[in-house]
Amino acid sequence: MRSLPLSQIKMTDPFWTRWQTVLVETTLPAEYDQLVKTDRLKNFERVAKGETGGFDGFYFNDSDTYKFVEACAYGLVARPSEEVRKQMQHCIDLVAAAQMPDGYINTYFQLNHPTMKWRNLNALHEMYCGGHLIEAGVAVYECLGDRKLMDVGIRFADHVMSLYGPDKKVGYCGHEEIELALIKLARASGENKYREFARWLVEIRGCRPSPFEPELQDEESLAIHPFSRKPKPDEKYEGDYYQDHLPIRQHTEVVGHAVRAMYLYIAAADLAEDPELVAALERTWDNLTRKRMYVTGGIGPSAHNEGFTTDYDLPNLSAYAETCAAIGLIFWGNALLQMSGNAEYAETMERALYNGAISGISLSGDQFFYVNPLESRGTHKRTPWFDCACCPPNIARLIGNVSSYVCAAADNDFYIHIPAGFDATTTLGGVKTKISVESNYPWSGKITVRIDPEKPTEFALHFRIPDWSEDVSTEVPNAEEEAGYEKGYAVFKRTWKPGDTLLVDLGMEPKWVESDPRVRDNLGRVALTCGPLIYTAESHDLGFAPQLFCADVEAPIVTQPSDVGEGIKALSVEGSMEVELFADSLYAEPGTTDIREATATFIPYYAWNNRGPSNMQVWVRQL
Ligand code: FUB
Ligand code: ZN
Repeated sequence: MRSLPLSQIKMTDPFWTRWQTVLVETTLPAEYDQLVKTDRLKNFERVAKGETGGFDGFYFNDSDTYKFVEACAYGLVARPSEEVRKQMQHCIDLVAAAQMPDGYINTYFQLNHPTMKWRNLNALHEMYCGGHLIEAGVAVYECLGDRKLMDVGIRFADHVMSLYGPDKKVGYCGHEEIELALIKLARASGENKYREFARWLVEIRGCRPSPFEPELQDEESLAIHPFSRKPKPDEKYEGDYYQDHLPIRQHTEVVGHAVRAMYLYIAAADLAEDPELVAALERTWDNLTRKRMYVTGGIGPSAHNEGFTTDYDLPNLSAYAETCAAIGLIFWGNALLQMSGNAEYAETMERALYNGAISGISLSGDQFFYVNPLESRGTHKRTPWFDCACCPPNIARLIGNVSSYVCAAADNDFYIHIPAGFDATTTLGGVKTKISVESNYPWSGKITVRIDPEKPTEFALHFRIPDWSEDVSTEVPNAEEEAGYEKGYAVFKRTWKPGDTLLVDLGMEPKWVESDPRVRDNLGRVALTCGPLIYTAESHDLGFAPQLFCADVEAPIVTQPSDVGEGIKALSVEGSMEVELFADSLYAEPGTTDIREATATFIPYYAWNNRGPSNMQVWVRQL
């Protein structure tokens, strides 16, 4: 199965149409301003003019421009905007003008270190930036039909392949990305050599000797990276930070930097054609989602390596859970879903999409989180940009491209992974067919699917039944066939006629969940959920810090509107709270604390911190 090209699908529900409108009207123009203000575009301009020196900022800043362009391409399909189109075009023209005749492009090296190219692959992101360039080029070509930027990407890819490969030097990037980009390039250009080169990059990684080992002794190139240091003489090279610890087929658990790991596994899932690689990906996925993932779909708890630690280590207050890592998890889930047809992957994709990824952007669309903790004591806040600004354009491209994750099609099958509202047109059973999902997801589990083929056609409609759903009912009016059930989907294989419908009620009700007790930070605590959404308690609604609250999980949960944003549903629950009465002593005998009845209103996690900093807690104590 494949996602539908964006030209064949349009989001229609209030949730995603609002996000896509905000994307084009606010997020993209705001990000463009930041690219200008922070000299990211100036770097391309200066290279094009033949200037040297003076690059300021992170050595991978070019990638922000590329991701911005990619997001524009998606956004413009959803919502035409002359302003955004011009901004995107300006970026494309600058990038094309900055490329060297041999295909090389990276303004950090071109301006500041023209003699140091390809000397420090482990740290300096040349292929990573090139990967984002390629992805942007493919997106502009596929969405808007303009191949100028893709041709820049092709020249870069050919340049890399003139240096590295099975019969050339062994080398790969410390930050995976180019692998998945090359796979997209192969598809868009029809040139399979890019896919085969991606396969080589994925498979060679982790073999010994690692190309990174000699690089780590190259003092001249280490000196131009802000964090690199030469290993001590007795220090054994491990490589797990950049998934260079083992060949991918031997992976059993997620290690190192979370975004890097996700990007590697996305490419690997696209390439997995044999049982050994599939098994490696399945067990690594299981390790991640069963032992190392937050309830929000956030991943990578540690700031130290921006990544993974050990099983069940999921601290809430100090959770790193980078926005980009949750986005990477969505991409990986989608790749495994398309490989296997197994709804388990859609389940996690949905969790990350509606919670730990979308939390990375403010409801207004112009303030961002890099780090997505599950608890705050009032100091965490959103900002318009970051020095290391990977997350803002990443969330922009996710929102622009969200229709790639809600459904997929094959010749005789249509899959609804996430029942968000959309209108799609594709060919099923050889007949052009329109599929419309009418829904107010994630606020309601009542869904109508309208099927409109040009003439009767036989195909299987697969509708995912989420793990959280209860008392599911499905009905195809006037039909006699029973639905089948396969890999987590209700399957309706029949001859569909123009005007047919499928009615689904997922039985969406608020409910509490608890954690495996091995997640020590959540012992005695519960989290409130409703459908795909994880809820959180914020002091703005409670009037007191949620850390003082204890929930009564037996009490009724009342749904009500929230003032945090239009259409957002809040959930009100009963419990108790400690009253902060200790006047002049820090400690006293048990029973001194006054405990009162209290009501707490929870809002969706993704919407927290939109009314200024607050105390916030997802995992609240249980009475
Ligand atoms: O290194 C490039 C990006 O910056 C990574 O993906 C993020 O984790 C941040 O380190
Ligand atoms: Zn990021």
